[in-house]
Parts: sequence; structure tokens; C-alpha cells
Amino acid sequence: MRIYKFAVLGTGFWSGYQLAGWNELKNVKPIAFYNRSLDKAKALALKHDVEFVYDNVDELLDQHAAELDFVDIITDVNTHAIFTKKAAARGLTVICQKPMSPSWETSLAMVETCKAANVQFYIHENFRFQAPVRKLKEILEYGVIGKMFKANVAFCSGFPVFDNQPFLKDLEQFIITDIGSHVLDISRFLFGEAESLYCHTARINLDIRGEDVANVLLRMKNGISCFVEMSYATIAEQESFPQTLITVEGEKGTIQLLHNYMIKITTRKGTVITTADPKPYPWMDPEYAVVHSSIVDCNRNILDSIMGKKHAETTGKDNLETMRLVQAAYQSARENKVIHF
Ligand code: 89Y
Repeated sequence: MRIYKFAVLGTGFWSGYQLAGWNELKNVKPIAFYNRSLDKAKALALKHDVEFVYDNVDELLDQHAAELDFVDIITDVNTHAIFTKKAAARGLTVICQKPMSPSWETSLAMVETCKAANVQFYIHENFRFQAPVRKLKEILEYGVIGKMFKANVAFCSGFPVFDNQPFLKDLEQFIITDIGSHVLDISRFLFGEAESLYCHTARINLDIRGEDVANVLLRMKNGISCFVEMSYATIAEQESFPQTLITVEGEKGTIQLLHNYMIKITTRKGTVITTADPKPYPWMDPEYAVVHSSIVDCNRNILDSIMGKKHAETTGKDNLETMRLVQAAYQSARENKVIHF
């Protein structure tokens, strides 16, 4: 069995789960870690039996490029472009966490840099791989609710997200990049591409720099009107973090993805209920269950592509369309206007 070797760039909060996700796939092995503070890299290396740690990316890449199959960039968004460029310059396949970059121009440049260097470029966009989202898509494809005309995709929470990821507090653009990149991608996954978008934003938590509420109304090319809402300022009777709740209405019925992965399908004949629990893994943090579980499926999809078995869903090129929506949402909110694509 060929073992695919990779380096991890960035060993913060998310990397432990990303590595645990890779461990579930038997033919991959991390061989080197980079982090700007070496101590964190060393601590994670100890856990994953990784010999080489660096606080200088160039050193890592220069010493290991020849044996690496890919790099997995798990740093904060501001460093994605620079690390992608460095890896691509060494001819390495790049996997990069979402959101791809803080701007449309930078995202486009990242895709073009990888294309020019003839290296594969993938975005680790995992929400569309969540078990309930996959199941919802499957049910929609059966056609039970007929022609769809309206949808609501909602990620509204009061979870103390900054405790685990304090750097999110400092982002000038917060929720549309952090969560919008996920839920707008889910909307594309379920309903196809958008033809127009309008967005309102608000900052409710004054301790943070960016917006923590965004309401985006999309007109999809197939006519569906899709309302995508996101908030980290929502005080709800039932906290839903980190679940995306979805309602889709069609001419023959309605499908709802509700709390705890419950799916309700209502037609004129009545309501049928099913569930789609995420696959559990011992390393998952129960507070992030559905997200952590989807890391494995996203990694598998990308690895299958690296192995030449099938196309990955979340290539850089595909994810550019999600980034287009993210940046259009900011522009729409700033200029209070509908953006047409
Ligand atoms: O960073 C975010 C993500 O990708 O999923 C949830 C999260 O950890 C906090 O918003």
C-alpha cells in the first residue's frame, strides 16, 4: 500500500482534529510540522509520532519537498496565500483550510498560482460533507418535494466561539468568512449557483472587530429563493452549534433539517421523520461532533483525488465560486445593493 506523506503548516486548535481525521484513513502519514511557535508544533508532533518540527516554513519545505505528497495548511486565513505560494513553488499539492483567503483577488491568485505551477489545489471545506447535509441532498434528489422554490439555510448560535478560536475576534471580516464560507457553500452544493445576492450585516458583540450577524438573500439560477442566515449573537431556547438547520420548500412538500440531525419530510400525505447522525469517532469533541466527523469525509474525498481515483468536490477552482459569494455579500452589505453575477 502506497503511503501518502504530508506536512502540516500550523498546529493550532483545529490541527489536532484535522490530524485525527487523517489518521482514520490508513494510507496517509504526517512527517513534518511547522508552527510559528515551536512549542506547539513539538507538543502535537509528540502525539502523532512526527520527527521533524520547524518554526520556519521554507526550511521545512526545502528539507522535505522531495518526499512530500502534499501540504495541509491549517493556519489562520491571513497566511493561506503565502504558504500556498511557497508549497506550489516546490511543486507540492496544496490542501488549504477554508476560507481560502480574505479577498477575491487573493483567492483568484492562489488558484492561478497553483495552476501555473501545475499542482493540485484543494480547499478543506467540510460542512457539505456533514452526514445530515448529505442525507438532505439525497432526499431532495429523490424528488419527494417536487420542484423546489424556496429555502432557508441557517447557522444561528450563541456558542462562545472565541474561547477556542480567539483570533476570530480580531478579524475585520468575521462571520461571512468564518461561517458564510461554509453555509454559502452548502447552498451551492444543494441548489447550484446564484444569479444575485443581497446582504445585511450587524455587529452585536462589541468586543469583536468584525460582523457577527449576516442575512444573505440569494436568487439561485434555477429560480430558488434562498435565505442564508448566520449569527453568533443568537440566544435560543435550544442552542444549535455547530449545526446548520435547513428548510427546503417544493411544490409537493417541505423538508426540514432540524436540531440533532432530525429530518422531517412533509407532503400532503403527512410527515415522515428520519435522522442522519454523524459517524462518531473517539477523538471528536462532542461540542463539535457533526463538524469533526465531516473532516474525515472531506479528507477522504481530497485524498481520493490525489490518488487519481475521483474528482474532489472542493477544489480551489470550485471554492472560488463560494469565495465569490462571500466577497459579494460584503460588497452588498457595504453598498446596500443587489449584486448580480
Ligand atoms: O471556524 C469555524 C468552523 O470552520 O466551524 C465552526 C468554527 O470552528 C467556529 O465558527
